Amino acid sequence: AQIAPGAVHLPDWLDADRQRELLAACREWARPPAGLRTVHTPGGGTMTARQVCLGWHWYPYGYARTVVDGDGAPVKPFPDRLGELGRQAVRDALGEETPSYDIALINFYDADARMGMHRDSDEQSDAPVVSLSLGDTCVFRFGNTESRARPYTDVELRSGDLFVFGGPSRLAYHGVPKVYPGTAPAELGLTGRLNVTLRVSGR
Ligand code: MD5
Ligand code: FE
Repeated sequence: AQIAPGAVHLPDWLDADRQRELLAACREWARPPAGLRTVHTPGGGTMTARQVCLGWHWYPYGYARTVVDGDGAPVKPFPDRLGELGRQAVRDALGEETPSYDIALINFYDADARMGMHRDSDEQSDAPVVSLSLGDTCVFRFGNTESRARPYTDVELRSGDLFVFGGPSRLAYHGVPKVYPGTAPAELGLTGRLNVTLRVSGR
């Protein structure tokens, strides 16, 4: 379903096998070095979702090739199969071809984790962002390009859902105000929620 111009939600895009496969890969990527880390913002805040990066390392607010705000290790490579998954996602959601994806940011949410309203503007490319959800259901808040405030649309994202943010929605404010604990598919074997975003660095 289209939520706004360029913002398309395709529920259940990943079948159970592909969800299991992606989760297993995320667990490998989360291991050190350059594994899962807690992100601190320059203003003294701590992000409650923990993160691991592939291809390029995101830190508030830029990209680097090493974990500049963590163990200093080189970031893990961006796998070709994630790039193909991303391009297929954009074909299915928007009917567009995109340049090659070269960044994955993977966020791990426990029951208490949230993500405040923000814009993703550290990429030097206007290619769509691809978002894949695994595990617990969350409330995803899709806002406007002007401010963190209303109007916004709340959408529930479930395990296996695809969301693509392109065109005029690429720079919209968005966040995750709530995760519903214990709502992950039992057969997946995940406590909490995991979100994989695929991006184009433009570098
Ligand atoms: C999440 N992650 O559920 C979300 C899904 C992040 C982040 O917000 O920055 O890691 S990705 C949502 C997104 C990305 C780019 C543009 C827009 C939404 N948008 O225009 O609404 O962990
Ligand atoms: Fe974001």
